[in-house]
Order: sequence, then C-alpha cells, then structure tokens
Amino acid sequence: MTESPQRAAPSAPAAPATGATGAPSAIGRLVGQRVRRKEDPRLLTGHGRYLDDVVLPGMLHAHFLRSDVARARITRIDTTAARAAEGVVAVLTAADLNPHLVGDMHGTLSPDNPGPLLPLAEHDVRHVGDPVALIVASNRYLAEDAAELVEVEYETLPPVVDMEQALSSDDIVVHAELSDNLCSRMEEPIDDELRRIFDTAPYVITETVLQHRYLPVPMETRGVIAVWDRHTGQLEIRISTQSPHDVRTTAGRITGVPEHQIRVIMGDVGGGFGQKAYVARDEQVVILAAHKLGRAVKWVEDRHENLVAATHSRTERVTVTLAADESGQLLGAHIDHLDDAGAYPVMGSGGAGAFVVMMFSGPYRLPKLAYRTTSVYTNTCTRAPYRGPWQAETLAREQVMDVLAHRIGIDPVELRRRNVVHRSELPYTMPGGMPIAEVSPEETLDQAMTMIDHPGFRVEQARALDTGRCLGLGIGLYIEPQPGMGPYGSEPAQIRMQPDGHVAVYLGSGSHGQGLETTTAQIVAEHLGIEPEDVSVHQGDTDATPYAFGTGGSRSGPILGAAVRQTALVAREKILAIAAHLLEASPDDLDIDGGVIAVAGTPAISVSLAQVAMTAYLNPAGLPPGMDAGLDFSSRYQAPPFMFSNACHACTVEVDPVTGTVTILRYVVSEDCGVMINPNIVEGQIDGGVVQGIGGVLYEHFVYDGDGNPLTTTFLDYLLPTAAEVPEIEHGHIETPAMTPGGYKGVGEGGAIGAPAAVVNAVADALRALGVESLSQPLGPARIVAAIEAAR
Ligand code: MCN
Repeated sequence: MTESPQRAAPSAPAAPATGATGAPSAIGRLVGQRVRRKEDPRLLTGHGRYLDDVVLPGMLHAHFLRSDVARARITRIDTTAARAAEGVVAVLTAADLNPHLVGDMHGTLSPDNPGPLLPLAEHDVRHVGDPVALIVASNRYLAEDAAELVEVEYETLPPVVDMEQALSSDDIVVHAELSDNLCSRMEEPIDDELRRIFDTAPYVITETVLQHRYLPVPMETRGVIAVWDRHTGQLEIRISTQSPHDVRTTAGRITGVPEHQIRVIMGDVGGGFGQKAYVARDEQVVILAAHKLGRAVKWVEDRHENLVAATHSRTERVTVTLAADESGQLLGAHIDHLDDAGAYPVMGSGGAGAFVVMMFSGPYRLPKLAYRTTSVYTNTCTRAPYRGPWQAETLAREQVMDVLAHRIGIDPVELRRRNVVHRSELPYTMPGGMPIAEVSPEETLDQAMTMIDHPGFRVEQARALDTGRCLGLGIGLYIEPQPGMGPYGSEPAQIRMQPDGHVAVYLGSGSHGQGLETTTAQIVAEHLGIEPEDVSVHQGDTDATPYAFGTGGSRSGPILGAAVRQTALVAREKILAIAAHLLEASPDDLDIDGGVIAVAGTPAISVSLAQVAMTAYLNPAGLPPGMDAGLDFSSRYQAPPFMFSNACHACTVEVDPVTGTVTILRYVVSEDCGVMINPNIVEGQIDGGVVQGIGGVLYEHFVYDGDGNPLTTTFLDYLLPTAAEVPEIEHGHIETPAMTPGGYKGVGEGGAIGAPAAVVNAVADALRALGVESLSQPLGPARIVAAIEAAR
C-alpha cells in the first residue's frame, strides 16, 4: 500500500486541518495519526484468543449432519447406531430438539421470512447443507464418525436452483406453505413523465448486469460454545460474532432464559464480513442443545461447512434502462432487480433490491427513477449480508454509465463529470427522496483521475493497442450511507478513570478485525491527555459492557466513535474542574498533557491525573462543592438517520487476449470518510474490501449444478485472491467531516463496494477495442476468451 502525494498530511495539533468543506476537522495529537494497532502484537504473534482456543472443563463437541440433497422430504431418520457409538452423548434430530425451542428464531432484523424457522429440518430439507441432526460427543472426531451412522431416508424432489426459474415456477415451491417462491417485491411503476422521457430522450439504453454468487469467507469460521448451568440458572455463551448483545437477546428468546442470566463473551474474531452480524440458525441449535443437555457444547464450523452451509451473498440481476439528453445529462432510469434469497434469507437480505433502489443514483443527478424489485426463494444456501450491501447498485450504475458514455461517444470520465453532484448542490435529494449531504464525489473523482493520470493513461492505452496489447481503465464512483436508525441508531460508551489515572473503556459493540481497540484508545487518549497505551478497551462481554446492537453497516467509526468522543469530553470536563479546584485556577486556563494537568504557560503549577483520580474516589472532601465522587462516565450517542461517505475507485488492467488473463496494473482509491481517526486503519480497511471486490470479479464464484449440488466446496474450486494477484493499492483522501461529534464517517465496507465496478469496467474498457460489447461476471479467463471469440 502506498500513500498518494495527494493525501493531505495529518496536521500538527497547533494548526488543525480543515476538511474539504472548510469546517475545522478534529485531527489532533492522536486522532488522525497513524497510530500502530494495539491489538496487532497479540494477534501477529499468535496470541489472539479465538473461539476454538477456548477449552472448558467437561466440554462436549458437536457436529452437524446436513442434507446432501437440495430438496427432499425426510421419510425416516434412525439414530440408533449413532447413539450407541463410542463417545456419543446425544444425537438430536428435529423430534428431540425442536420442541425445546420456546421463541422465534428469526433475528432482530429479519422481516422477510416465510414463517417459523425451525432449529433442525423437520419434514423437508431445502438446500444442500440444511441441518438435519446434531451429534454431540466427547470429541469432534467421534461426533463426525457417529454422523455417518445416522440413517436418513429422503424422498427427493426436483429443486429450483436458478432465481429466474424460481420466479416463474408454480410447481416447484421452496416453502410448501407458500403458493410461490416470492420472498418480497417492491414496485414504483413508470409514470407518464418517465414514459415521456424514455419516448423522447436522445439516448435510452437498457443493460442487464449480472452478479454471481460469492461469499464472505472469514479466516476464522463460525463457532460457538454454550454452557447451561441449571443450578445457577446461568447460560454462558462464547461465540465468534459481530453482535454479542444481540446473541444474548436471541439466546433468551429461544431458550426462555431471562437476559440477565445470560452472559455472552466474544474473544478475538477472525473476520465476519457480515456473516457474523446475526445469530445463525446452526449457532442457535448449539445453544438450544447445550440448554437441553445441561452441558458445555462446542461447535466450530469447518471450511467445507462454511462454504456450503454458512451464508451466501450477492446473487443478483439488475436490468437498468437509462435515458440521457444530447450532452449526456441523465434524465431518468428504471431498474428491474431480481435477487436470490436462498432458502432462508436472514437480516433483511431477502429484500436486497431495496438497497439498490435507495442508492441507485449514487453520486449523480438523476431526476426520475422507477423500479421493480423481486426477491425469490431458491433451494440454495441462506442469503445473508456481506460487506457492502451497496455493491450491487454501484456495479449496475457504473457499468451502465460506461455503456452510455460509449453510446454517446465520450470518455466515461467525462460523462461522470457532467453528471456528478457538485458540492454547491448539497444537500441533494435523490430520486427516492433521500437527501445526501457532506459528500465529495466530484473531488474524489478528480483526485483519483489525477492519481491514475487519466490523460496519460489514454495515450498509453492507444499506444499499447498499436502493439496488440489491451489496456483498460475502470471507475467505481459511489456514495455509501451509514444508517443511524432503528437498532443501529445509538451506541453507548463507558469510560472509567481508575485511581492511578489509567483509563478503562467499555464498549457494547465488538471489533471483529477492524481495529476498534486502537481507534477507541486514540480518541479517549486524545481528549484525556494520555497515550493509547494508558487506555484499555473492553468489548464483547455482555456482563461488563452496555447494550449495543453490534457492528455492521460501517457504523462504529461514525456512531461508536462519536459516543466515545462525547463521553471522553464529559470526562475531561470533570477532570479539569477537579484539577482547577485543587490548583485554585480556572478550568479554562488548564490543559492536560502526558497525564499531567497544568496551568497553560506555567507548567510548575500542575497536578497529575492520578492525583485527580485519587481525589475523586478517595477524598470527596477535596472535590469542588456539590460535585459527585468518582470518575466513571457513561453516555449513549443517538446518530442522525443517515451519514454518507463516498469514494472513487479507479484501476487499470491489461488483458491478455490469448489466455484471457487479467493483470491489474494500478489500483487507486480516493475516499472521503470524514475525519480519519487512524489513516493506517482506514487504508487497511479499504485494502481488505478492495481485495474482496477483486476476488469477486476475477476469482470467486460459488457454483451449483442444476440439481442444487454445490460444486465449489473447497478452496481448490472456490478461488480466493492471494497477495500475488493483488496490486499495491494507492490511497488519496478527501475529508468532509460529518455533522456528528468528531466528524467521522464509515469506511469498513467501501473497498468492497467500489472495487467490483472498477475492475469490471476496466476489463470491459480493455476489450472494447476488440469489439466486445458486453461482459458479465465472473471474469475468469475462459469467460474472457469466449467473449473475445464471440466478438470476432
Ligand atoms: N475508522 C477510522 N476513521 C474513520 C472511520 C473509521 O479510523 N473515519 C476506523 C474505525 O475506528 C474502525 C475501522 O476504521 O476501526 C472501520 O470502521 P467503520 O467503517 O465504522 O466500520 P465498523 O467498525 O462498523 O466495521 C464494520 C465494517 C463492516 S460492516 C464489515 S462487514 C467489515 C468491516 O467493517 N468486516 C470486517 N471491516 C472488517 N475488517 C476486518 N478485518 N474483518 C471484517 O470481518
């Protein structure tokens, strides 16, 4: 990763930087600086504590027996032999476990399910991987061996695997209790005005953009240990999650144990990417099993299970009709969106079209939009969130923008410049009615084009073509909303200064890889005049931390960061008031630095933080009159309904027309996430997302055959990009602070949002000279060679 020369260097504390709006940014001694991640020494030296590292006394091990057919009726299950096998403690089928369920298994954010979700498949299996039985044994090997002894007879039925087929199929219905496969639908039909636009506009194009199925693939697979102590009435759950408090709520709902008797602990988490943002069905099964058995039960998913049966994402088709005037100004659009919800969509993902519609116009002026979105059930794995739900609309819009530019005969960059919303037009109301503000799409486009040397590249591209080399440039320009509504709307932080002047912070959310330990410590240390090492950050233990819904939607920077900052400022105020009292000075004349509070300009008149803390806890008589003892602070920040970050991704590629191999030459990201708490973390987040986006376009593809059998069940078939395939990612930054405490905006998902569009457009640009008109993902070598041959 390199830092572009365009990046404004973090400013010195004496001269605060200004954001692109001119508003003062919060860059300071620590916030905005490239502070090293506090968690890395532990993680990089192999001393992280992940779920599988936890071993409890007497712990049993669970293994799922899963359906190996896509659609069938279960006609018989015989567990006799398995129950008698060595080391087996229980073999639980639907008949054993499902009656133990006392509440709804659907997650807090799951409005889109077809009726009760059951722990284990009862009569029907609906995809390969559907859990049929749970074998609990003294160790994992014995549980797996015993699973082979469970006899299951299926009456197999024809599955519906393809989403287009699911839409039209009346006879094959995934959920028999429903009359069809429709999961959700939203429609805003074309009105007279838009009809007139489509009838009269000089340019009207219709393009279909396909997005194939690919997956989050966290390095640490899912896993849970649940322990039910019927004597104390305590349920303890350790889990690899993004949302420990939501795990507690769900566990309470399904077991009937009141939440105050449930403790959820998350340790280090090796990535989630959305897959751990809710409590999955199999995790709930393990919790129920432990509750039923009264024993500690551990389940750690293996890689095959993770690929086949965890969650899948992104199987979508977007058909866009776009109208523009002679100069390329957009006039109106219609979107027809179809997505595959799988058999049991979770967390609202059976309505992915809503996201596409909401943000379709993204960074461009678009006066009119009509749409139809449809989500269908299929006999495939659960559809669930994956980093960057805004990826699909970005991909569709940016691909169609390129096609329109070529139809008009102008450079795609020029078309974007003509349509991008200028800062002077903000707040700009999108066609769906949502106003966007505090964004800088034009600036990021300009910065990215400067960094990648757009004019120079066009010259090089033309020269290369003369020698038979195909180079291309692609852009992904987007705006990403961070929702601050519903359960995602508020975030708490608790700060306790200990009597020795060190600080402990308690967060309800938890980091699953994105570095909150460091950024939280930076914010607190900045405002309390100490160093990040003086701050410990506690997260993921529901007994110790305040309730928070969890990490998702790139909300921790903006919302948790704001909560931490506002709490730290309250703490600072009290600390200064005590110090002022002790020093007989005015709080306004004091500053804190290096753990010492001193009168500005007179360092000899000072008191240490430890002295202040000791006074606060142990000598209340030394406090200002009327002040409460103690230095513990708690507050909850309520976010505005939406905050917006934005970015422009640009990449250049070379495509070998003989082998179909794509080489990424340069990859540039100009991003605006408001005030950066830690530019290293921001860039690391972007890089991780970009790699996932590159993987999704060029390598990763989860494939089913026509009978619903998964074909890509190991990393030999499901290809992930490695360091060898990924170029250096160059960063530029624009800072437009959000109107929130600190001005931070989200960045965790952006890399995965912009990258697919940039890479697809770059490959398409490289192949246009060969007459390739349309390209659809995944862009493996065979697909590219076929497209070139078809064009010839
Ligand atoms: N940050 C910052 N300055 C800002 C904004 C954010 O320094 N202006 C920092 C934050 O403090 C945090 C990180 O950047 O350390 C990401 O912040 P944010 O964008 O707020 O995202 P969240 O912390 O809410 O993380 C969730 C987001 C999502 S939704 C997914 S999915 C995701 C991700 O970020 N999954 C990840 N990043 C991941 N990173 C890793 N390593 N593993 C995952 O599973």
